[in-house]
Amino acid sequence: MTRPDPVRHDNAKVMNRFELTKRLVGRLKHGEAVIGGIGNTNFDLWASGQREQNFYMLGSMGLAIPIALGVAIAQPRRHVVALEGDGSLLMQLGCLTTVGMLGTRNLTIVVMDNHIYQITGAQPTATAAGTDIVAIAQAAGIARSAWAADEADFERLVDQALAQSGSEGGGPTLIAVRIDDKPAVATTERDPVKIRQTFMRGIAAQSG
Ligand SMILES: Cc1ncc(C[n+]2csc(CCOP(=O)(O)OP(=O)(O)O)c2C)c(N)n1
Repeated sequence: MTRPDPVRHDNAKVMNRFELTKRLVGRLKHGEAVIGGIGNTNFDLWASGQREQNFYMLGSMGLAIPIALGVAIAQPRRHVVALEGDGSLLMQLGCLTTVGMLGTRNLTIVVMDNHIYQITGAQPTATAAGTDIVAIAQAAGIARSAWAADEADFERLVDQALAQSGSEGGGPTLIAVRIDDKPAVATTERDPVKIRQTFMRGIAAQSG
């Protein structure tokens, strides 16, 4: 596999969110939790096959990473993945500094960067003007932050994060991917109570 060195936001391959989500979920073999951010990221997570360990965020931007961080802290033996859009992350950038400060070792963040707020009409985000999510994450203290060069590189980065989960000297991983503007392939069933109850069961947490 060739990996351009360095892989940057402006030379990473433009991939497809559903395709990458399927590849990610296909690599989860140990009950890993996945938190899908508002809209397209959780729609494509839903479409990739429903798992009890998936949580689908409905309604508020920027909460996939904070929720994933909470689950990762509560269950340090479980790996937790957050899937978030660039627009949503830009609304809640402070969460990266919290992740960097805590150094949570069982957390992977995947940022789906399509340069737009797609679901509300494709208004451009700051990444369209050059804002680099990986540079921000590194400066926030998440040293293991990288752009995926292509699909194979994405899988390699995911495998590395899963293999090093919780290990001494490990830390959180952020994988940023450039994606196209294809719509999500399905829509999440909008039943918040069911989503919550299913997830609580899936991660064997007490449902209050
Ligand atoms: C706090 C908040 N502000 C605004 C909205 C309206 N809104 C919902 S999704 C969205 C765009 C999300 O963009 P991004 O995270 O980049 O995902 P994409 O739609 O590109 O997949 C906006 C503006 C909202 N739901 N919550």
